[in-house]
Amino acid sequence: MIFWRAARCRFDPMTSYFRPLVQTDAARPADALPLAGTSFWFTHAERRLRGAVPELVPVSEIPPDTLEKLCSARAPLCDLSMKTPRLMGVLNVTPDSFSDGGAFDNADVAAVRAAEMVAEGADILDIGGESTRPGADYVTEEDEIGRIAPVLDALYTAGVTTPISIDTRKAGVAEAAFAKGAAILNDVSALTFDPEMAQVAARLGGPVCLMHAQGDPATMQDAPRYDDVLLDVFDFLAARIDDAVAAGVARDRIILDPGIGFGKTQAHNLALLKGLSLFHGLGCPILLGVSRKGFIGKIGDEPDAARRAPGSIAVGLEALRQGVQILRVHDIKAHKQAIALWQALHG
Ligand code: HH2
Repeated sequence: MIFWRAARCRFDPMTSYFRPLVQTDAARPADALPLAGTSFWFTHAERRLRGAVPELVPVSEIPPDTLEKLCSARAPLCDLSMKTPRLMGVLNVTPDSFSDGGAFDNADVAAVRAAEMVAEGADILDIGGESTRPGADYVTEEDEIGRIAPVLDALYTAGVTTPISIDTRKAGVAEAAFAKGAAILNDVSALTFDPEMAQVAARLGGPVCLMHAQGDPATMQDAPRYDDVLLDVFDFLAARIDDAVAAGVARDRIILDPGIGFGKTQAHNLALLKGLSLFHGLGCPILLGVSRKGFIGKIGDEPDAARRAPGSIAVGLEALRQGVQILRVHDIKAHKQAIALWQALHG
């Protein structure tokens, strides 16, 4: 049994953090700067310092290295341009996922759902063989491979060419999935769970999603605590980028995710969602997974996870407005329609 390793994270109390105030209007001032190489722009940022009142500052007060990360275009991932919103379709091959547990834990049924998501407009398929919901049971590497391998075989047989992401914390599962055609690694432990994972991620060579989580799924919702959740998650992800790059993962293959619901209260989730644009200062594409999660059910008063598409879309569109590049969602068709309308208004 491998244990979740504590990730190194050092906070400098004197560090300034810059959250760009993202605008999408076609009318823009001459001094506006592009956000991540897109048509979204900003002229000001909120400067935050731990323990101090946030200040509004013009771009001229943002240090050049941060400005470069905020403005530079992101490299395409698996030939997908990061200048347009991308949908990652969730396929949980598990008996116990919070959102759709048991619905797709048969390879043939999963393959049918995958084909359906592709037809509905999914840009990426994210296949997982272990639930990471709060309190979920540990799944051995062998069992996890046993769940995902037949699905990958079925997708190969069906001729699916959409890039496949493997949602796993285990190096052996990542290797097995890549051997069967997966192209992206989505690790909710940001390479901290399995000591082999960073080396394996570097060797496999595909894009790697580093997600923030506080604690192990078994205990992560037991009173999570932060000094300042937005800044703590930022520092965590900055440190995880450094470690991944040191292990040989190319920086332009890294995707970042603040990990909504992973060791977070509703207040933590909302603070992260309101401040999402801060993460552009790390210079990587941002992925967000809010689809059907508990806080949407609580705020939206919908106990049934499968009926939370409206709330999931509302949060997803706000994330896109802040320049998030990839949404990880269950309800592809509904999101696709909402995004088409949103793009018609913001494009
Ligand atoms: N959320 C879940 C699983 N994997 N990966 C990333 N990058 N970001 C997320 O927010 C994220 C994730 C949990 O959602 P789900 O897969 O629907 O449920 P379960 O973990 O119960 O299978």
